[in-house]
Amino acid sequence: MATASKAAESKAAQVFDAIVIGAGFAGLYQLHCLRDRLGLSVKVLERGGGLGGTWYWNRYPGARCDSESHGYCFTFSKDLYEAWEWSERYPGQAEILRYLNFVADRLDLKRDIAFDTTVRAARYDATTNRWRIDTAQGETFEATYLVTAVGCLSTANVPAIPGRQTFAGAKYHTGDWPHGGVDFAGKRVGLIGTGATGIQATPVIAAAARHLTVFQRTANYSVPARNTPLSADFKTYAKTHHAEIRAITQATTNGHPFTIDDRSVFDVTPAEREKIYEDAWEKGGLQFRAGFRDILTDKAANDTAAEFLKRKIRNVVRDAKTANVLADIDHPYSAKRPPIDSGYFETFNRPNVTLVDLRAEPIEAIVPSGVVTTKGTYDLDILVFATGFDAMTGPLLGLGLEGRDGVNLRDFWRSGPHTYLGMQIPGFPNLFVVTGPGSPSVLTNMPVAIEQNVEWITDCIAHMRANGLSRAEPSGKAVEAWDAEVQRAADATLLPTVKHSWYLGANVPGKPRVFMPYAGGMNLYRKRCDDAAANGFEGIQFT
Ligand code: N01
Repeated sequence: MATASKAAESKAAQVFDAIVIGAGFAGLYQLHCLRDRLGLSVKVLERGGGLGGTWYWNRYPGARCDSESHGYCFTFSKDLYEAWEWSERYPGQAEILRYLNFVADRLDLKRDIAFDTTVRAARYDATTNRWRIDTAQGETFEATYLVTAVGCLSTANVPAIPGRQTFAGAKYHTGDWPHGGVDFAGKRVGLIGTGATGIQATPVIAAAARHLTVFQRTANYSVPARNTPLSADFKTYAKTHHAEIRAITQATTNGHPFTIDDRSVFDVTPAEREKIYEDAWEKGGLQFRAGFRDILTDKAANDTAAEFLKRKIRNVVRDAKTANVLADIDHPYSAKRPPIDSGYFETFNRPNVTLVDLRAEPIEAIVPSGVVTTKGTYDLDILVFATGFDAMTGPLLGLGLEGRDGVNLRDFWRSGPHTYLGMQIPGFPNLFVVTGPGSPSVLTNMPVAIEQNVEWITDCIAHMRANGLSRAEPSGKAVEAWDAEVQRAADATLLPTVKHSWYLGANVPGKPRVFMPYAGGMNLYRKRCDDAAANGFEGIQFT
């Protein structure tokens, strides 16, 4: 390790105005903005062998975006928006990768991306006012501005179950799926995890495998996605309504291309409410939340949606015992990220699928032949971990960031993240974070949050260059106020009431329990950022 770092230091650094880490949605747009709008020299460092970020790594069976395709794309350019045509209501992983490659080719981005390049350390040097970035491949870069575009869900969380390494079959995490795919034919497959990912993967694996055993620790709601090929009429609508679709995604709290009704659950009669839920169920997708304004803020309101969804599970699943385990949900609807599915609950009616209730029989160990619970052994050929991510802070802490005065980000965030608007960190000058903790990010339709963050960061750097300012770092006071605002916004919702939530870091042992994303709404957040920018990027100290 010491020899490798010596070698890196002795090698001449490649110097750029800006280094961007990550070539997903965020990194691609950040490159375009800094290079083509501000005229900076920029290099993107990407650990993957291709672009796409989340969509490069998450190739698991059934991987598909839960946002509707006409809203899950860049909207900053009308030409770009109109030049692409989605094929389905929800874009699948392969189609999103094709889309991102289309964007990169059209904007000529690939020439400035270094693939297979993993950032190992990034240190701020006060004497040169530059960031020095070392990669695992032995290269060194230097830049005035460092922008992390590493995503919120890119560090896999594989639980440390005793004996995990002894499993004799093949094992995979959904966030690091083999590019060649996995052949499930004739195999006994175990899947651990029933979050948004496990719920997408279950029906597809069940259809291909000899037998699928789903290990459920926490039961989850899910609404049918009702995915379908887009009609010619809808494609025409999307192509001719760019401005309207963009305006809706920017006006709503969650960045999706639908509006949320401004009525309370209790403004309607129980019969009317039932009809609203039933229609929303038939329509499918994340829009199920859009019928009322108070589902995520009022427990009694939430209970009405929760009861409706639990009833649906019991209606779909034929075996009463299995239905009870699936419907035994102990958190408010949508207080964890609400999954949507294509035949999830129906899958438990298949003869080749078994549900294991880990609340009744916790996992004790993984052994060469499979998974051992307190009640017995499940023999398996393949084990799939759909166990989520060290979300939001994990990808940033993995970069080895060291700021002013040798302060390490891991130490500074020991008790939880502190940021200004989720985009800047005190003690880390000229470091900009796209969709960091403290920004709405994962509570929204990501491309909308990404576009806003990237544009604000670009404007901030433009402001610095126009005014001869060399260093940007948020004031302690601004960060303290924003931390409090993030907490206040979360406390106004049911979100922090869920004990086992990755929003709180509760899925990773030892991680501080702090609510990480900003829950005040994308529209309010945008206004807050715009106001700060209009006041000379208030909250940031420039030198
Ligand atoms: O991960 P999760 P995910 N033993 O953390 C279980 C996004 N996403 O990959 O709840 C047994 O939600 C864990 O159980 P519990 C989306 O933002 C987006 O599914 O902790 N079980 C849970 O069931 C989503 O929220 C799309 O009790 C264990 C599961 O593993 C985020 O990714 C599509 C365990 C993890 O669920 C993460 O979703 C899919 C253990 N030791 C996902 N450890 C899009 O649409 C964990 N679990 C873009």
